[in-house]
Amino acid sequence: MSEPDTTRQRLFFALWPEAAVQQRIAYWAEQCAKSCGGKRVPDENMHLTLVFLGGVTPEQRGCLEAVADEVTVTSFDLTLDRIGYWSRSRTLWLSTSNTSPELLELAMALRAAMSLCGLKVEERPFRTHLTLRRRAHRGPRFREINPIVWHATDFALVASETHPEGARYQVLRRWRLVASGE
Ligand code: 2AM
Repeated sequence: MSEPDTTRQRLFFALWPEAAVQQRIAYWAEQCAKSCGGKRVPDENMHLTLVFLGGVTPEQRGCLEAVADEVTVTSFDLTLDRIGYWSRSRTLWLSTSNTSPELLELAMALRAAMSLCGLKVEERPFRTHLTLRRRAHRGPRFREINPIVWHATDFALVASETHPEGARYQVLRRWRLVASGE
């Protein structure tokens, strides 16, 4: 059996909200607890993945951070106003009916970093979502929620470790977005 590659970290770029916003998001994970089933994402893990990077070597991480240093996207408001369910992945999620150009620009810039840094590029299209519950068996009966307006002022590089009790995430570094009006 081959040894696990301990030099690689499982990383992703994400929008990582402050605790107060995480709690407002988590409210919706709880609202659908009985009817949707599955396992809720803990409050402190609530995030929006910009791009999943997979196993990354220290050299590749240095390269990814250098690309992130050059990102000049403006801060933006993200209005979470939709709740939904993907039956294939059995995921319950929150999303927005209006993905802002800044969010797309940010996700695309970080996705481009993958090929620049020698990683296999993510081919699936970017779909704005925050996972609320995994292995859910049904979606909610409603589609719209009282909007949560989240002012995104930075993005983060996050490490993911898989443990028997679930994923454990560690924010490694944050980059500020350019303040609007600067
Ligand atoms: P998900 O919430 O839609 O499952 C950390 O695991 C984050 O990266 C999660 O938000 C997860 O998205 C995403 N992720 C995990 N594994 C992935 C994979 N193999 N491909 C793409 N995204 C992945």
